[in-house]
Amino acid sequence: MSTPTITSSQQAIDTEHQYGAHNYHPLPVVLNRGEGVYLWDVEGKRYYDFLSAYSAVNQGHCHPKIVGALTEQAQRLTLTSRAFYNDKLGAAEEYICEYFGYDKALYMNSGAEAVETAIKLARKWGYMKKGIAPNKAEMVVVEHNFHGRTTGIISFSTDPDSTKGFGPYMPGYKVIPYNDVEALERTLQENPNICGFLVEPIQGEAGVVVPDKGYLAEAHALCRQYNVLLLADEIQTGIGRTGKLLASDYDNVKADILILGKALSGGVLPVSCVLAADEIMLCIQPGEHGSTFGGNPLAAVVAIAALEVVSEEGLTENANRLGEMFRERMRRLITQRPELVTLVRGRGLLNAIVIAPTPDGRTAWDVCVALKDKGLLAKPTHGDIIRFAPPLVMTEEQLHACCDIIEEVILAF
Ligand code: IF1
Repeated sequence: MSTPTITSSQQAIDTEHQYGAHNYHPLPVVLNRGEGVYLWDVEGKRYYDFLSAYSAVNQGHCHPKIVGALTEQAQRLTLTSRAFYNDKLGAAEEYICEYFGYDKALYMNSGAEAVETAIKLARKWGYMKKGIAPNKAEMVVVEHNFHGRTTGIISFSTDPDSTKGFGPYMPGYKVIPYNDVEALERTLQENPNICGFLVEPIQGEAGVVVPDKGYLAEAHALCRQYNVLLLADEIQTGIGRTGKLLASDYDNVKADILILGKALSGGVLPVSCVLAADEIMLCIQPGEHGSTFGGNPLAAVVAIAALEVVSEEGLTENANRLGEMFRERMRRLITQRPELVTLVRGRGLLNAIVIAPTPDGRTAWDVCVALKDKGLLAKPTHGDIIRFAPPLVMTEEQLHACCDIIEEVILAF
C-alpha cells in the first residue's frame, strides 16, 4: 500500500471528504507549512494566521526552541506510562507550579481531559473535605460555556450544536447566566451540595465575551463564602493570550483549580494541565485517575520550553500592547462601516468583531473567505462573529499589515 501524496489543495480536500469524518466545515485552504505568524498552503501562498489554532500557537508556528526540545527528547524517550517514573515529569511539574504559584500539577493531554480532571477533583474534594453526601456533588456552570466535547462536558453545554443527539446527559450541573453575580449567589445559597464553579474568565467560543471588571473577583469571594471551589478554564485565555499571564489576573483572582491546555505546548503536541493546592490535589489518590500519555516525557519538555518562550520573549506584554492597537484599528471600521461591523471586543490578542448580514445575505463566513483570498486566515463562530487571535509573537508592523488587509476587505465588502 503506497502512502498517498497530496500535490494540490483540491486533492487534499477531496481526499478528506472521501475518507474523513465530516465533523468540521473548514475554510477552503490546505496548509502544509507554518513558521511564526505565517502559514503556507500547498500551492505556496503565504497567509497571516489570525486564529493560532484557537490560541494553541501563542508562541508562533514551529517555534525553534519548542521544536528543538521536542526533537531532542523524541530521540531519547517519548513515553513510559505512569506505571514507572521518568526523568522529565518532575521537572515539568515543579516548573509549572512555580510559574503559576500552585502546590501540585496533574498533566493530561487534551483540554477536555483537563476539564474532566478538574471536575473529578472538585467532586472528590466536595466529598472528602466539604462533606457532601456520596454522589450528591453539583457544579455551577454558565450559559454559552465551552469546555470541550466529551459526553460529560457537553452535558452542561447550552449550545444545541454541541449537545443535540448526544444524550443522555450527565446530571449534577446548575447553569446560570454568565457575568451575573446575583444569580451565582442565589444558586450557592439554595444548593448546599455545590463543590465548584467552573467558568472561563473570558468566554472564547461564545464570541470573546468579556465580563464586567470585578465579576471574577466577586464570584471567587462568593465561592469562598459558601465553601465552593473556583475552577478557571484558562485553556484558551491563559498563557499570555489576553495581555496578562492569565485572564484571571485582570481581577487578581487565583483560582482554586487552574485548567491549562492549548498553548501549553505551543501547538506541537497535545498537553494540558490542572493545578491546585495540596489540600485539593491530594484528594485524588494513587490509581484513581490518569491516562496513558498524561505526563509523558515528551510533553513534559515541550511544556517547559513553551512556557519559557512566553517569559523570555515577553509575549504577554506584546499581546497587551498589540491588542490595544488592534482594537483601535477595528473601532475605526465601526465608524467607516457601522451597518456591517457592529461590535469589537476583547483583551490582549483575543478579540472578535461582530458582522451584520448584508442585504444580499452575505455573512461573517464570506468575510473570512475574502480575508483568505487577501492572505489572512480567521474563522467565524456562531454565524456573525469573527475571532481574531494571531500568535503573540506578532510584530507591530505585521499587526498593521493585517489590519490593512481586514480594513481593505471590510471597506470593499
Ligand atoms: C473544537 C471551540 C474554541 C476551549 C476551552 C476547553 C477546551 C477548549 C475554553 C477543550 C477548546 C477548541 C476546540 C475546537 C475549537 C476550539 C474552540 F470553538 F470549539 F470552542 F477555541 F473556542 N476549554 N476549544 O476553548 O480543549 O479538548 O479541544 O483540547 O472542538 O472545534 P480541547
